[in-house]
Amino acid sequence: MGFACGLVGLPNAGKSTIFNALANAGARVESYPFCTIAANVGSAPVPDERLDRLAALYPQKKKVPTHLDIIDIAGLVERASEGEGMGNQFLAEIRAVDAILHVVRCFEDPNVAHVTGSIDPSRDIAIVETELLLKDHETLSRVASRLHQEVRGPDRHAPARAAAWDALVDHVARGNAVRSTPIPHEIADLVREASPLTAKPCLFVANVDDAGENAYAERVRVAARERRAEAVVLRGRLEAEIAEAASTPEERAAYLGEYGLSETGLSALVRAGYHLLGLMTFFTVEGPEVRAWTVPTGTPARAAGGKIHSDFADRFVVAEVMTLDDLLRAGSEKVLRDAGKIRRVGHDAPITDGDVVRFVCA
Ligand SMILES: Nc1nc2c(ncn2[C@@H]2O[C@H](COP(=O)(O)OP(=O)(O)O)[C@@H](O)[C@H]2O)c(=O)[nH]1
Ligand SMILES: [Mg+2]
Repeated sequence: MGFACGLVGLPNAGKSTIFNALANAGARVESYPFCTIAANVGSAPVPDERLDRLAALYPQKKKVPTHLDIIDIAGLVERASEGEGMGNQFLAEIRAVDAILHVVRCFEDPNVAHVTGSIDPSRDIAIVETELLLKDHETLSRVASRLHQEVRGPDRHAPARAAAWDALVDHVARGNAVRSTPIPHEIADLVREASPLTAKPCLFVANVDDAGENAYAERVRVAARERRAEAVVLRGRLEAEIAEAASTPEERAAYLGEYGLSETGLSALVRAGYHLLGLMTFFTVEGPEVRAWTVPTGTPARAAGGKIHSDFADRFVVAEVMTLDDLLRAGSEKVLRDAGKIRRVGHDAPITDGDVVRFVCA
């Protein structure tokens, strides 16, 4: 599994439309096709010219771009956290993703029912958030009782841990996402283990009608800003129709041109999502492949290795790190090595965007 983004939102917000548009657009016209893994799971390549330049140094190797896995998660409705609708089924799916794409309905259409009767982005966002927060409150409270018991035990760090945890539970109880507060180091591991839904980075997607930008989308932007998050505007149905109709890149460009667009909203979504969600790319040249990988910015070397293979994390010894620029300038890894320009870093050293990394394992 690559880096996984879950499309969440109320029914009829346009999640499946966006998913299908992405699937069709990729399958028809990209040189690296979007690949559909399961009915509601697909994988979208992230275009990156740095990978092209790196791969040019290794003409005999295969170039493999990094992917964002996109999952169409149905079933989130009001009171879903209490078992309404498909109930808690969707939760396992959200729990498994690395980031959330929150799709908000910003189009009017009398033929498409709205679950709550009217188009109201702020309210819709609040409904979805409330469900996620209720779930997180439940999850975190369960851990809290355990931590309170530990306070009576021998661990002298237990009181500080319980206090920090209580503050976090309180933060969530007041309707705030876990991601909006810094996590004290004494509970960082516990939070990672509990994996609260609202700790995941979130990008808002305003799904607008064929005409584009509108006042509803502006409301999504405002809501995003209030949460120090970002929003992208997407013409879901139009994109889906273009993806369906165009069978070549030229055709697609022509259709897009008619609407004054220079690229599909979907490539913008993948690109924006990638940056706005705080992701970065590192590269490996291993076996027959030159390959790009996606990790959150600041990921330490061992964890980055774990993204590729659990062995790389378990048997990590050291990572050899080159910057892409150094490597391109030198023309080969050997020249860099002879010049002593390959850094050897330990497990907790952060990998930087654009690094070329070789993992040395025991
Ligand atoms: N008018 C209009 N209809 C849309 C748009 N996006 C999606 N729809 C329609 O809304 C309905 C629900 O969309 P769907 O993607 O199934 O929503 P989901 O429940 O979030 O997966 C479908 O009939 C879509 O064709 C849009 O931008 N404009
Ligand atoms: Mg759907």
